[in-house]
Amino acid sequence: ANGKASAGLPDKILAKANPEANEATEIAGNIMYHSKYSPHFSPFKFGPEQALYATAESLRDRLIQLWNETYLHFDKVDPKQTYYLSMEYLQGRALTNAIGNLDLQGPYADALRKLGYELEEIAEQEKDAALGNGGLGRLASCFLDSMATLNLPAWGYGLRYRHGLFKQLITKKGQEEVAEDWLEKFSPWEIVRHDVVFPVRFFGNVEINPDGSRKWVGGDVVQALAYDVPIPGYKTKNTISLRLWEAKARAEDLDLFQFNEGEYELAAQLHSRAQQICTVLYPGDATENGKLLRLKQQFFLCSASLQDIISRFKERSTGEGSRKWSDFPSKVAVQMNDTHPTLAIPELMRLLMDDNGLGWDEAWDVTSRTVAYTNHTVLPEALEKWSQSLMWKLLPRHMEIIEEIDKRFVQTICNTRVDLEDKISSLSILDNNPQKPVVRMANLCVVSSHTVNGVAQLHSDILKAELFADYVSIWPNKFQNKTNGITPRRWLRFCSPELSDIITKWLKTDKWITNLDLLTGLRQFADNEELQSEWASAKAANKQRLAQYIERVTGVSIDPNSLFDIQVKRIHEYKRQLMNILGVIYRFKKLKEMKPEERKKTVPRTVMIGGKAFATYTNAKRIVKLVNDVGDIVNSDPEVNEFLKVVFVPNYNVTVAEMLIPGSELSQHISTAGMEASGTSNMKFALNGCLMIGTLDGANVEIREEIGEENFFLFGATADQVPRLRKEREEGLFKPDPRFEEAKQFIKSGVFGSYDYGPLLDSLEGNTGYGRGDYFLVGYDFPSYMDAQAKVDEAYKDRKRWLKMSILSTAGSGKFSSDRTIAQYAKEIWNIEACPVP
Ligand code: NBG
Repeated sequence: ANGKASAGLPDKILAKANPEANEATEIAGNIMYHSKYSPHFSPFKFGPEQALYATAESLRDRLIQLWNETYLHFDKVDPKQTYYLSMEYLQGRALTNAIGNLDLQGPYADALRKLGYELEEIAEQEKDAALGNGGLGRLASCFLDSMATLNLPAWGYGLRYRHGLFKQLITKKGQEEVAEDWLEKFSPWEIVRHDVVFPVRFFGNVEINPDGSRKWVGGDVVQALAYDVPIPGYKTKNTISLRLWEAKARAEDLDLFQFNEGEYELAAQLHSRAQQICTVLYPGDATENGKLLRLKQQFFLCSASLQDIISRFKERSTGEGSRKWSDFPSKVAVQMNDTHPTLAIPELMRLLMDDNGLGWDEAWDVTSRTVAYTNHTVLPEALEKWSQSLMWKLLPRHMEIIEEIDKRFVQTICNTRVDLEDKISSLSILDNNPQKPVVRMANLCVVSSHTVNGVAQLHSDILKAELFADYVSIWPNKFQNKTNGITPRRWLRFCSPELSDIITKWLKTDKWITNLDLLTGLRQFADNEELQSEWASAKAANKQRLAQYIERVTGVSIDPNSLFDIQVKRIHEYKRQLMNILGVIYRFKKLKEMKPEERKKTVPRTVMIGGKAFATYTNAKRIVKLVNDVGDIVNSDPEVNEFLKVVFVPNYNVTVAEMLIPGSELSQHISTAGMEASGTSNMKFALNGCLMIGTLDGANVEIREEIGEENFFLFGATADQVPRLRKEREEGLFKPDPRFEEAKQFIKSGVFGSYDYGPLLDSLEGNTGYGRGDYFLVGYDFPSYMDAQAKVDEAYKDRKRWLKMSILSTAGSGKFSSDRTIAQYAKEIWNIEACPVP
C-alpha cells in the first residue's frame, strides 16, 4: 500500500489490511506529531530539515523507551558494568544507523514517502557529530555499537564539546580551519538529565582534618551536567548510553553586585570559565593557558564520570543490604582510552579516601583492580607528560596522591628488584628532571592498571619488547593484545546495502551482520562468474555514486571506469601521504613522456587523498597543499587527464568515509613500519572488498594473514629493520633510487606552482632541521612501493583475478569485527557478561 496508490483512503482502513503499512502509518503520524508539538521551527513548515528533526525525534521516542528498559534491567540484575572513558567519540550521523539497528528501514522509508520524502534525502540533512580526531575516536564509537549489540552492561563517558573537530576548507593557501557547528540548532539524539549533576573542583588547596585525613577545598567549582546519547544495539532491545558531560556554572556564581556596577565580564567570569571547558575539542596547547584548559577537560571528564559511577554503585547496593567497597571492582570496570583519562586514577583514590573514608591500602586495592589502560601509540610526542607545577596548581590533592603512588612503587622496586635499580629513573611516574619536572601519564597508567593492552598484535609486541619492557619484567601478566575492530553494521550493512544484499544472498543468511566470521563462506564462490558479475555491478554502482559526490564537492569529474585508489586518514608524516603523492608525481611524469599509443595501454587511475592536518602541524599542511597543487596541474593536463586524476577530498569525516570506502578498489596503508599502532580504516576497506597496498605495520599484518598474502600488495622495510635503516641514513650510507630523485626534482622544477616546497623536500634529505633526515624512510621504501604499484596495475588488467581478490578480501575480514574485539575485552579484561533485556 504505497502512499500515492491509496490516496484518499483513510489510513486506518489501510492499516488493518497490512501490518507493514500499519507501522508506516503510525510512524508518519508520529513524525507529524513531533513536527507540530515539539516545534523547533515556525509552524506549517515541513522542508527536508524539519523532516529530519521530526524523524529523529520519532526515533528518539523509541530509543528513550529502550534506554529506560535497559537501565531498569541493569538495575535489577546488578551485573558488573564497564565504563569506557574517552576524550573522543566520532559518532558521525545517527539516523540511518538507528533505523537500521532498530530494523525499521522499510517502515521508515514508507512513512517518509507518505510525507513526500525519500529516506536517503532526509538522512543527508544530518550533521556529522565529530567529537574526535581520527581512529581513536572512531574506535570508541564502533565499540559502543558492539557493546550494545552484544547486550553488554557497558557505557561510554565523554565530553559534550560545543564545537567538534574543525571543518577543513581547501583554498589557494591550502588547508584552512573553520569552527565546526554540530550543535548550531540542536542535536535531536541527546537527552539532558537535569538531575544528574556533579560538582567538579579546580585549583584550591589541601586541608588536613583533625583526624589526619585530607580535604581538597577552595578554588573554582563548576557543575557537570549529563547528556545521554542512546546507543541502540543491532536487532536487540539493549540500548546503552554515551553520557556526555557539559560544564556549567551555578546561578549564584554570577556576581550581581559587579554586574550592576557595569563590570559585566568580571561579574560573569566563573560562567565564562566554566563554558570554556567544553567549547572545543583539543584546544591548541602551545600556550600555558591552552595546556591548562586541556588538563581541565581531562579532569572534568574523569571526576564527573567517577562521581556518577560511585553514586550508581551506592544506589544499586541498597537492594541487597550494605555492600563493601572491596566489592567495587567486581561491579565496576573502568577502561581508559589512551592516557587522556589517566586522572581517573588519582581521582578514584581521592573519592575513596577523602570522601568515603577508605585507607590508602584499601583505596589502592580497589582502584588498581578497577582500572585498565589501552595504549594507542608508541610515538614519543603522543605520550602525554604534564608539567608538575601545572598539576600542583590545578589539582593539588591529586599531585599528593600521585607522589605517594610513585613513592610506594619505587620503594617496592628497590626492595624486590635490585636488578632494576638503574632503571628507576625511567620507570617512575614523576620525572624530576630539574629543567622540566613532569608527570608521565603512561607510567601512571601502567603502574596503576590491572591490565594494559595494545591495539594490534605487532603493536602489543612492540609495547612489550620496547616501550614497557621493564614493566613486563615486573608484571609479566599485565600485558595483553586486543586487535582493533570496526562495526560491520555501519561499515558494510548500512554504507553499502547493495554489496550487503549480495553477501546475504550467497551466504543464504544475514547472520554475518552479527557473526562476521561467516564471511569466510564467500571463499568457495570467489571464482564463481555469477557472483563476480553481481559483485562488479555493486562496486560499479558505489563508484558511480562516489564519482558524483567528488564532482559535487570538488568540481573534478572522474572516470568511474578508472581504478579508484584512496588514502584517507589524518595527515601525518609517519602515515606517508608524501610517498603517495611522490608516486603520483612520478606516474604523471612518465605519462607525459609516453607516446599517445603507449599511454592507452596504461591503467587509468583516480587517486583520492583526504584527511585533516592538525592546525599547527606545518609539514602536514604543506603535504595537503602539494596534493592540491598536483591535482590542479594533472587534472587540467589534456594529454594525461584521461589516464590520471588526483583529487584531494576535502573535510574528511565519518560521513565522507561512508561514501568513499564502498566505492574504493585500492587503498593505501603505507606508514613506516612500527609506527601505526593498528589503523582501522584498513579494516573498513578490506571488508568492502577493496585491495590494499601496504607495509607490514599495525593491523595490516593481521589483515594480510587473514585474506591471504597473494591478495595484498606488500612493500617496504619491516619494523625490526627500521632502526638500522635510520642509522645508515644518518651515516650517509643510503643510496637513493633514481625514481625517487626524479620525482623530487620534478617538484623542484616548479611544475606544480610557486609555493615553497623546500622545507617539505628537505625533510626527505639527510640533514633536516630535525637532524634526523628522512626519519620516516620515504626514500628507502620508495622503490619497493613503486614496484608494488606496478603489480597493482598488472592485477587490475585481469578483471577476473581482481574480482576474485576483492571477494577474498571481504571473505577474510571476519576477524576485524569490533564484536570480536569487544567480546575479548569483556572476557579477558573486564570480566563482564551479557545482560540482555528480556
Ligand atoms: C591511534 C593510532 C591508530 C589506531 C587508533 C585506534 C592515537 C593516539 N592512536 O593506529 O594511531 O588505529 O589509535 O587504536 O590516536
